[in-house]
Amino acid sequence: MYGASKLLGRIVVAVAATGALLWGSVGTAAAAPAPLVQSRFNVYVQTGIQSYAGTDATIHLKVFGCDNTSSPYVNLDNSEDNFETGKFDRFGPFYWDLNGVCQISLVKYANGSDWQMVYTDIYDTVTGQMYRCQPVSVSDGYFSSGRVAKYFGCRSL
Ligand SMILES: [Ca+2]
Ligand SMILES: [Ca+2]
Repeated sequence: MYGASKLLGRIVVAVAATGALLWGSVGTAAAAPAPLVQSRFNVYVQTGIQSYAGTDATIHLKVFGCDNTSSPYVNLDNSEDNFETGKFDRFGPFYWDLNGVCQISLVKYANGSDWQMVYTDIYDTVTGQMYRCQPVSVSDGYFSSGRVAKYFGCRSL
C-alpha cells in the first residue's frame, strides 16, 4: 500500500508538472498573430514586512501578455541585496513584446530561505501603464524554502 500511494503521489506530481508545462505553452498555440510592439518595462517587487519575510534566493520572473505574448524568464537581480524584509526592489529596464500584462510566473530557487511576496508591479515606461500582480491571499504570496514556482494574475492600475 505504501508503494502504491507513493506512486500515486509521483503521478500527481507528474500531472501537475505537465499541466504547468501545457499552461505555459498555451500562448504559442494561439491562432491570431497579434501586432508585436516592443516596449520598455520596469519591474518592482515588494517583499513582506514581517520578520524573516526576506530571502537571498534567486528569483526568476516571466511575464505573460493578454494573448500569445510572453517574456522569457529573467533573473531578478541588481547590485543591491534584493528581496530583503520590507524592501521595494526595482529591476530593469527589460525590452519585451507584450500585448498587455495579464499574468506572471515567479520562480524562487532553493538557494535561499523562504520568501513573502506582497505584490509585483510591471510598468510599461512607453505607454505609462502600470500593472499590479498580486497574490489572492497572504499564503498565496508565500514561497517556502525549496524551489517554488507560482502564477499570479495582474490588473491595470
Ligand atoms: Ca536578499
Ligand atoms: Ca542583488
